[in-house]
Amino acid sequence: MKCLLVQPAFPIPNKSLNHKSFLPVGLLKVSTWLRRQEAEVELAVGCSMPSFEPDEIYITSLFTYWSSYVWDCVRFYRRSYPAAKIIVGGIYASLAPEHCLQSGCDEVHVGLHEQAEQCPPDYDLVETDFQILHASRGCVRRCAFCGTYRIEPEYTYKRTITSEIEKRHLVFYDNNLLANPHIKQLLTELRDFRLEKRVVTAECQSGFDGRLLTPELACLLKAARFRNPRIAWDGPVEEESEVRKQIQILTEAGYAAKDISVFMIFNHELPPGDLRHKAEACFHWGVQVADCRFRPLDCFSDGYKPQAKQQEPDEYYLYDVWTDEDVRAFRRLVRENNICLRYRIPRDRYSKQLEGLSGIERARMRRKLGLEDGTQRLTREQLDELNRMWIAEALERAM
Ligand code: B12
Ligand code: SF4
Repeated sequence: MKCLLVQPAFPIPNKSLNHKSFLPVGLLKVSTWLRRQEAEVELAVGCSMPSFEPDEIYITSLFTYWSSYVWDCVRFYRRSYPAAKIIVGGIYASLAPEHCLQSGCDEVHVGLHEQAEQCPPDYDLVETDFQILHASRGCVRRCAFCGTYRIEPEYTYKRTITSEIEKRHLVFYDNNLLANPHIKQLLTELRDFRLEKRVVTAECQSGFDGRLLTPELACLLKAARFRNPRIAWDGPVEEESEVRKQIQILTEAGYAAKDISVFMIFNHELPPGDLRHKAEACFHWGVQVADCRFRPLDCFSDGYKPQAKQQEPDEYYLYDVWTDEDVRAFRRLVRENNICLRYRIPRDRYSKQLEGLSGIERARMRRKLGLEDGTQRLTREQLDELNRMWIAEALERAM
């Protein structure tokens, strides 16, 4: 049996194909499952021809509003291999199976794949220096805007994960890592674990459930070498003191405020003024905001253009009390606040040229400016100098 695995050509930021946020980990598990049945397997990205004529084609899917990339692949492979069986699985397929079936595929797989779920991802198909893990599936909560309980209706968890570790950096895709009843044991074993005598580091792509965060868990997260912790503040402004407490728990455990992010859903029930208030509170505490624009789960496309100055209300999903202007103003506020925090510059010194500097370029600039210790704030002159250097370097690169 020859099986082609396909990751549609999603508009993945950062240009890096095996980005830690977009590795097709579901397909990699399906690959191991197929190989254990002696199938020959190849991985394709987007619409590209494999080296063999496939009998079966497994296409994965991600956000519902990226459905068109899945449809493009179904059409392309249907035309190229009319006799092959085409199966689509993953997140969009699970959230909207009927819509997905209209793409022309033969089968839609809903939810987790029981057998593949028991298999380790096949890292021979991708080149990465990190590994994706799930220490639990499902979630103990039911937030109104979330589709998790439809994709993974049952909350299941592992007691240990060390036997799965094969790389030195772990990226957890759990919905709610801290809800695992064995979380203390998991973190303790990670703290003590060595891979070829070396420690491993970790991060969690979803936020930690702040309501479950205790000083003990925060210290264990730090000891287990979890980087860049994220919590969520999706509720009203009245939760300000609770969120502040959660941030304090993290900083007291040793995390620098600027390395902490707060997920914030916007273009949703809370009005723009409340979101501004929440973002400013985070800036005041020195923590970054990860803004999450709401789109309903049955939204099958997203016409939002981040670079546009303005768009008509019917071009993308806008919640009742939000306008295009509100969306752009909020995103701008968050971006500018985050940049000022990352660069440690006062809010009134924000400059557009500061955007787009890579970590290495930034470090080089700071060294040139004599700011090696990284704690000083930039003066107006230093900022001007930094901007000049940045523009000169950008021009040099462009030539
Ligand atoms: C980790 C995560 C992220 C990560 C990584 C995403 C990723 N690559 O999966 C990051 C941080 C990037 C992310 C970002 C966002 N996310 Co997110 N994320 C998740 C989360 C928690 C887990 C995803 C996951 O496990 N992926 C790995 C999956 C695909 O692999 P797997 O489950 O092991 O695969 C199994 C099955 O799916 C199946 N399978 C998979 N493919 C195939 C193919 C075939 C053929 C077969 C047979 C089987 C099969 O078999 C596998 C083995 O069991 C989900 C919630 C959830 N539980 O799904 C939300 C979720 C996907 N995210 C969601 C959202 C909304 C977002 C954001 C838009 C938030 C925001 N507003 O900013 C952003 C999007 C940013 C952008 N660029 O647009 C929504 C999507 C809703 C929707 N409309 O589709 C979800 C469902 C959560 C929710 N709130 O409802 N997210
Ligand atoms: S806690 Fe997170 S994963 Fe769980 S239901 Fe709420 S938003 Fe979804």
